[in-house]
Amino acid sequence: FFLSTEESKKKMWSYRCGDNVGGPWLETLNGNVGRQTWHYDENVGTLADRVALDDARAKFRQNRFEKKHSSDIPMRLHLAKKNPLPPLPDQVFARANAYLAPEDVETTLTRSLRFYSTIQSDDGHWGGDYGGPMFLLPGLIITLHVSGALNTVLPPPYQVEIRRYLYNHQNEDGGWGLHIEGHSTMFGSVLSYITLRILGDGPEGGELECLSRGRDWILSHGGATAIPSWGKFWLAVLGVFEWHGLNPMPPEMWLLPYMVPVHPARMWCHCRMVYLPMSYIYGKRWTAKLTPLVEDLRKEVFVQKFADIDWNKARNECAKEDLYYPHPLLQDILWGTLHKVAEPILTHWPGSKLREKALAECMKHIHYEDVNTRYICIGPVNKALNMLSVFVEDPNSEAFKRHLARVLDYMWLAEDGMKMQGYNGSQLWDTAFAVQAVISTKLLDESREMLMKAHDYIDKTQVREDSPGNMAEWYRHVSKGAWPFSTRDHGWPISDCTSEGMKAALLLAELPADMVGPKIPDERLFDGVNVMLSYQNSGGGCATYEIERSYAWLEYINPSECFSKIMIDYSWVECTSACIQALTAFRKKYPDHRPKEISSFIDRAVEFVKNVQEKDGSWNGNWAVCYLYGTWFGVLGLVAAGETYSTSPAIQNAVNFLLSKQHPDGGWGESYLSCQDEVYTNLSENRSHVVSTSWALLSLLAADQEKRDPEPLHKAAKVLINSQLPNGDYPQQEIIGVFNKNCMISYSADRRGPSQPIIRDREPRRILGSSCLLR
Ligand code: LAN
Repeated sequence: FFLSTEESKKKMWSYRCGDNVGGPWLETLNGNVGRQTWHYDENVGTLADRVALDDARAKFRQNRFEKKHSSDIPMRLHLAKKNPLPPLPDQVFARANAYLAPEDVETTLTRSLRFYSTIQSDDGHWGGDYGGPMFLLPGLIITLHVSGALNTVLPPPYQVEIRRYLYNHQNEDGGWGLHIEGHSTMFGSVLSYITLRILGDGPEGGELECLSRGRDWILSHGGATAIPSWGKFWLAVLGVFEWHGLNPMPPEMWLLPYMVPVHPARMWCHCRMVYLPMSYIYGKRWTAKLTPLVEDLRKEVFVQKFADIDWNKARNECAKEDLYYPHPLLQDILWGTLHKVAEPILTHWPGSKLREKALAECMKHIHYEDVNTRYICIGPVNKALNMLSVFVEDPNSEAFKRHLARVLDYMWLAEDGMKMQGYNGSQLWDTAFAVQAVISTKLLDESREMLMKAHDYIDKTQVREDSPGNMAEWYRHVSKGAWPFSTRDHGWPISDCTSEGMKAALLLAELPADMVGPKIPDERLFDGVNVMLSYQNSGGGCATYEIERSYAWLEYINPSECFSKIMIDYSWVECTSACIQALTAFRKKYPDHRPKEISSFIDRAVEFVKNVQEKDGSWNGNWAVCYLYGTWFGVLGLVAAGETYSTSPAIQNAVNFLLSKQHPDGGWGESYLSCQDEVYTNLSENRSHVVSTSWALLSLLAADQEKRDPEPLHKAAKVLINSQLPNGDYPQQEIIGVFNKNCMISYSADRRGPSQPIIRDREPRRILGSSCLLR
């Protein structure tokens, strides 16, 4: 489904970093370091670039049609072609029985590094496509549409690319998934359909009558009354749903005393930051003006007449395709009571006085979040919701303008079109891992310039301050010394981002100053340690942004039908292991800094890691797919803390698990279904995946597998070497990131090769290929 328009053929896109677009309304702490924006510009792009972009698009469509996966990033089309690449090591590439010589590995790594250096931005970070979820863009488009800002913020060329994206990700059955690889859902289908209608496509329109096929999917699966609650919310904003068809989201929750376990401030920050503006808009029952488009939509997406819809019944309806986390009965009783008893009181005098107070309290926190993130907001969902809330409060407000100036931070263009990303990028995260990978190649002459720039990014992206005011009053965790996931302007602290930032900073500090520039001062590293130490929960583990503030039973009132584990900030193996790794590395260099606290932290964290290991020896990861990712962190955490294969049953079990999942070709390939089903699942046809293979290989190397049997390592290394593309890159394969068990997210930078040297400095061995397998 390719939407081609004359307009998109004539002109070209440019990608800019650190750009000041947004004018006087753009706030920044560090001159926009890390900011990524895409601009449409007639004067940019050579014919060759245009042809390359078209080729990439053609390939994308072809792959999608054939159910293969690819997503080359056109960004690199605009970057200088610097060092020529050494030729492919064809002795490994072509001959099945070749020996894997150290030179082959070195050639592959050199080729990787040269490619990688061409896609680094000037400010030192690596950009990448952080798309995947399909429910983000619609919220943004609805908000911009109802506020009248759509054409100003996303002018027609952007809209062409957005439509292209939506058509490209329509499933063959006519619907759209929760994420780009998922089966069709009501959430994805209704929101994508409505977004395309807002962008001007007619109900029968779009190429190949895509929209009518989309509508058929919606109607044949029960119609839009069965959309999950977050979808109901957006439809109500637009006027395509009645507010009394929604379960209550009482803003009064914010007036409860903090000691009540269900106080929003005790929930996971993403959950509370989404429900904060939602409950503001719900409390106001704000709906856009009724337009002819809205009247049409009311006719298009329901199986019954709009006037005949039983809104009370609709409150609890949800299509079976969407139902990942069914509401427990308790929840239905709770919402039913609030709906029938509390809401009528709170919406009429004198109860409405309390509502006004609650709404004012919510708005205070919305503004605080906006200012504190330079209007980027913690994530894409509350970005759109906060923007709508400040518009509802005052359409002419400065806050709303400052929000508009930050919309482009979330948009990413690739050959599948333009999407809203899951964050304002994954800049710090990718750069911290890139630094560790590049340094591990030991090819420092190749990487001088890259490391110098990356160091600068890591330095400039560390958060230097706590949130303003009394942090407890604003329910904020310490952030001075933390590293964020994306940019300093975003600024929310995260336990494992702080750890990976710290690990990269410590490695860089080992290199000569003339190579990587001035070191980050000790004091700032101490601040980072302070942040990490602050994250330990009572069970020894670490959560994401804050410590655990309430109880797991809150999940009983998780109202989102599509996500699980969203109510509180749980401890995770990834976050805990990352802290162990960073603190052990720190302790080696600064043995006298808070030694007791650091040791006790590590001991307790190791206990936690062991406690959450699965019976089969794996760990279930929560932020990427899934058992291989979790096991990588499990093993590396224990090894960093000094455990070894011979002394640790946990590591032995993990190794057995990994070896049992290796494919005959030497690779590993784990499907995203592992995450939602919580059972290890191979990719179909047992295909291998470069990222899965790298994680497994890194874990086995850390567990000293080569001392016992190096063959699995050689086989895995060959899979990686052989997957390198002629330009030095690696293929983009199946989606590899996840959140809340059920929604996938793309880490496009992850594919770029393994992040440790593979079996270097060793005698050549006879390895790989069919002869091994036959043996
Ligand atoms: C992220 C991105 C980064 C990720 C890691 C640092 C990799 C992880 O180790 C800890 C959790 C964290 C910070 C994380 C949490 C959930 C996020 C913020 C995301 C996956 C990016 C998008 C997602 C967010 C919740 C998306 C919006 C959807 C909602 C359900 C609110």
